[in-house]
Amino acid sequence: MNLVSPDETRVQFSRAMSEMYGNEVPAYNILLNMVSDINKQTLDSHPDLKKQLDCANNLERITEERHGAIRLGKPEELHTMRRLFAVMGMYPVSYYDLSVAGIPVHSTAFRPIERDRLSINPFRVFTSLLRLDLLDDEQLRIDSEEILAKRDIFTPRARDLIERFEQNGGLTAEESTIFVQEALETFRWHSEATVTGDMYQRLHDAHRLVADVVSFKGPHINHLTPRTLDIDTVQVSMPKHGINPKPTVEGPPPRKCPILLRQTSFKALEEPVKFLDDDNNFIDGKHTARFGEIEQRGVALTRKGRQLYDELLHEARELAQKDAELSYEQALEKIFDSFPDDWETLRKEKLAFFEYHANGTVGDERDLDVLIAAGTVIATPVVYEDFLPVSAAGIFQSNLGGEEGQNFAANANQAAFEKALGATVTDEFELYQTIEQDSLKRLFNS
Ligand code: OOG
Ligand code: NI
Repeated sequence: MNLVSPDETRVQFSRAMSEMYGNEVPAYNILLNMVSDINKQTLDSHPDLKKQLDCANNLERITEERHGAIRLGKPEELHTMRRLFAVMGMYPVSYYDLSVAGIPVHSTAFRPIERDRLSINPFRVFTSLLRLDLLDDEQLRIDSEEILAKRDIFTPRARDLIERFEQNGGLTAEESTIFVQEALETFRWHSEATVTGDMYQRLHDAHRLVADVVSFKGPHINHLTPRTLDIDTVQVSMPKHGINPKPTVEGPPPRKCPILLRQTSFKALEEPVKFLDDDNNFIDGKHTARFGEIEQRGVALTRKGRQLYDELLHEARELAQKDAELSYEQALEKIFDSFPDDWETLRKEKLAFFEYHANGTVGDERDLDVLIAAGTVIATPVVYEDFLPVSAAGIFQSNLGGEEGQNFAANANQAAFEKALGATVTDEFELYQTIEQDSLKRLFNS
C-alpha cells in the first residue's frame, strides 16, 4: 500500500482550513495580506533576520504558518480529536490551566513535534475542553451535559478514516484527500444553534464561553492566526484597514532579540444565528464567537529563562496596577530591562535554546564559545512553538467581550485532562532540549 506522510495531510488540511476561514470571516483575508506585505518588508530591511531564519530552515514555512483554536464540550470529543490530529502528525504538547484567569477550560496545543516536520508546516491548534465542574449552577451543569451528550462532532467518514489510519499506519493519497474534507466539517461554522433562545441565555449568563461551546453542533474554529515578523507594525496598521485590535499586545515587550510569543487580536464579530423556540421553529438571534489574531514568535526559553519571564511579567502587571502614571506597556518595558537582550548573553546564561550549525571545519575543538567566536559555528535561536497561559487568557478575554469578571479558584486538573485525552501531554522543554542536542550531535559527529 502506498501511504502518504501525515505531513502531507497536515499541509493540505492547513490550506483547506485557511481557505474556509477566509470565506467565513473576510477580515481574516485582509489580515493575511497585511501580514504578508509587512513580512516581505521586514525581511528586505533585515538581511540578518532572513539569514537566521534560512539557517534554521525556517524561512519557507512562515508564509503558510497558522495556528487555530477550538473549544470542546465533552471528554470523548477530546479523545477523538487527539486521534484525528495524529492522522496529521500533530500531538498534544503542554497543559494550560485557564481557570486561574476566570475561564472555565483547560487546554493543550496539538502540533508537530520534530524539527524537520515543523519546518514543513508547523500548523497547531490550541484545543480547550470545557470544565462544567467549575460552574456553581448544578442544574445548568446537568442540562449542559444532556445537550452535549446528544451531539457527535465527527462525521462517520472521518471516524472510519481515523481507524484506517490507526490500523494501516497511514492513509493512501485518496483517503487523505477525503479525510481533509471530512475533518473540515468538524471545524465549520454552523449558524443554527441546537438550543432554544432561553437556554442560550442561561448558558450565556453563566459564562459566554459556556454558551459558545454548548449551543452549537460543533467546535467551530474561532480564529486562525498568521505569523508576522513585526507585530508592532501590524498592530498600528490594522485600523487603517478597518480592523480594530485589542489595545495591548500580549506577551513580552518589543525587543531586539524576540523571545517566546507576542500576540494581538481583534474583537469577535457579532453574527446572526438561529435559535429554536419551544415549537422547534427557528428564531433569529446573535452570537459572537469568531475573531482574528496575529502572532510574532521568538526564541524558545529554557526553564530558567521561562522562570525569569514569568517573574518579570508578574512584576510588570503589579507595577502597572500600582503606578497610575505608567501605562501597561511602559511598566512592561521598564521591568523587562533586566531580561538580557542580546543572543550571546541569552545563550551563555542558558536562558534560551539554540541550534548549532557548522560554518567551516570544526576539527577537534569542542568548546562552543571558542568555535562561535572563531565563526566556525553559528548559533541560531530555536523558535518557540507553543503558547503562554497568561497571554491566552488575555486573548480569550478580549474576544469574550472584555471583563468577564469571574473568579474560579485556581484549579488545575491535568490528570482529568489527560484521562479524557487518553494520553499524556508532552513537556515542551524536553522537545526544545532535543532540538538543541540533536544539532550538537550533528555538529560533532559529522
Ligand atoms: C483560545 C484563546 C487562546 C492563543 O493564541 O493564545 C489562543 C480561544 O479563544 O479558544 O488562541
Ligand atoms: Ni490564538
